[in-house]
Amino acid sequence: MLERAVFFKSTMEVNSLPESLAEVIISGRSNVGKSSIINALCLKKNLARISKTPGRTRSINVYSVSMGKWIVDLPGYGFARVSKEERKAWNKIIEKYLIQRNSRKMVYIIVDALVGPTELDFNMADWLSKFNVPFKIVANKCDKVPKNVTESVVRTKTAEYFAVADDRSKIFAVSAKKRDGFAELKTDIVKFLNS
Ligand SMILES: Nc1nc2c(ncn2[C@@H]2O[C@H](COP(=O)(O)OP(=O)(O)OP(=O)(O)O)[C@@H](O)[C@H]2O)c(=O)[nH]1
Ligand SMILES: [Mg+2]
Repeated sequence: MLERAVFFKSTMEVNSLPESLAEVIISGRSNVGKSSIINALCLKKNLARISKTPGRTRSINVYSVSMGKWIVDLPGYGFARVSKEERKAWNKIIEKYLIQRNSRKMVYIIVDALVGPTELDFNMADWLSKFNVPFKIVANKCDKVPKNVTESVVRTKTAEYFAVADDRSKIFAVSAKKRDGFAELKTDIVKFLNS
């Protein structure tokens, strides 16, 4: 299903987005691989723009899997090399989006498997909880983790950090680069898009 995704819209204006049936949201710090994950999910090379320079995705990018069913790439948070005002403006867009969109089914917070979650990710998780927005966590860049640190270790540690259950349905471990570990995440996303 996800391989049918096409680019739909790029905007910084939440109100300019039409109604949808179901949306899943990819969120996380700048440079953790959000856009790469979207490409890996949809089996595309260049659907979402990827960059070595953090802060590449500066607007809300919407990909349509089928009529009204969206995967949404949000700008990364915590990017240091922009002005305070610009960072504030991004955070406002992210917040506004997450609060306003009634059809959002799930937020996936992407973290770097090697670095682990940061204070910014905990803030995000707390904020989402406060507004009753459901979220799950995806540890990306598992290819950078030493071989002896298995996927299940990455998952357990990530779950511990976020103080959530170490549950395969809540924590995912992937490598967008190697396109590894996506089966469960894909199934999860499709389930929400069809719900
Ligand atoms: N080693 C490794 N590198 C990855 C992986 N996924 C993404 N990258 C690299 O990480 C960098 C950032 O990737 P993006 O997909 O642009 O990250 P992003 O989170 O969309 O970044 P912003 O749009 O700036 O917030 C690029 O150099 C990618 O090639 C992965 O699984 N493993
Ligand atoms: Mg991006």
